Amino acid sequence: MFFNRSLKLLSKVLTVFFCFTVGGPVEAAVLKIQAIDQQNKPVENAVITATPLFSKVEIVKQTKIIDQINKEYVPRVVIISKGSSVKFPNKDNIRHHVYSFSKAKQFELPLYEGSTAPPVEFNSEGTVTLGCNIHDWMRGYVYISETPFAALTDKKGAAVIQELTEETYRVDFWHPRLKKTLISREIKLQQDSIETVKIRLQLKQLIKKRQKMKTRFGRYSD
Ligand SMILES: [Cu+2]
Repeated sequence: MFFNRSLKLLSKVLTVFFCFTVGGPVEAAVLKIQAIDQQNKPVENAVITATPLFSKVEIVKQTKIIDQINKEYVPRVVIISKGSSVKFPNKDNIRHHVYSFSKAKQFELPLYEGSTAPPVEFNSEGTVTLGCNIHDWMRGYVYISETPFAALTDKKGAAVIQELTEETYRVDFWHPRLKKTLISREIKLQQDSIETVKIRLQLKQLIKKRQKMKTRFGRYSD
């Protein structure tokens, strides 16, 4: 009886030891992502995040900028860590009215010009869709990440995340036109290695119409 219990205890201790040894820090690895769509075309502006499964990450708050240039949000997608802020300067010589009705953050910056709008703080993880009350086609996105290991894909659909020192990560993939809300994969990284992950994202068709400026206010439809 006692022997059996001791054996069980020993096996638990060994399991914990094994997990800590194997799941512990490794030398920094690099994760390279190649994102393509259903037609094998590279996908730009996909958000890739890597969250270590067995350790906590340190989040550094930042302030990032999303300009309004020629009646578009520039850049279109911005990744920030939780608790960070975004400034929305307006570089056009007309007024914009920035708003979001997304679950992660609801706010509006009523009609303004220049850099008069105060920075907006984002304290919940998730995605925020930005609209403009005057220009219906204007869309921007803020991705609030729980991990600092995050990157946006470029025109070639490529993104690189460096300094990954843990062995096991959950990698999340998101894009404004993704058919699912989020795609997640678990990956294991070898010490000092460069891992390449190719991901195919099923995207909704791009429908984007620029229209003449609306004179009617009060429209908040997405
Ligand atoms: Cu506008």
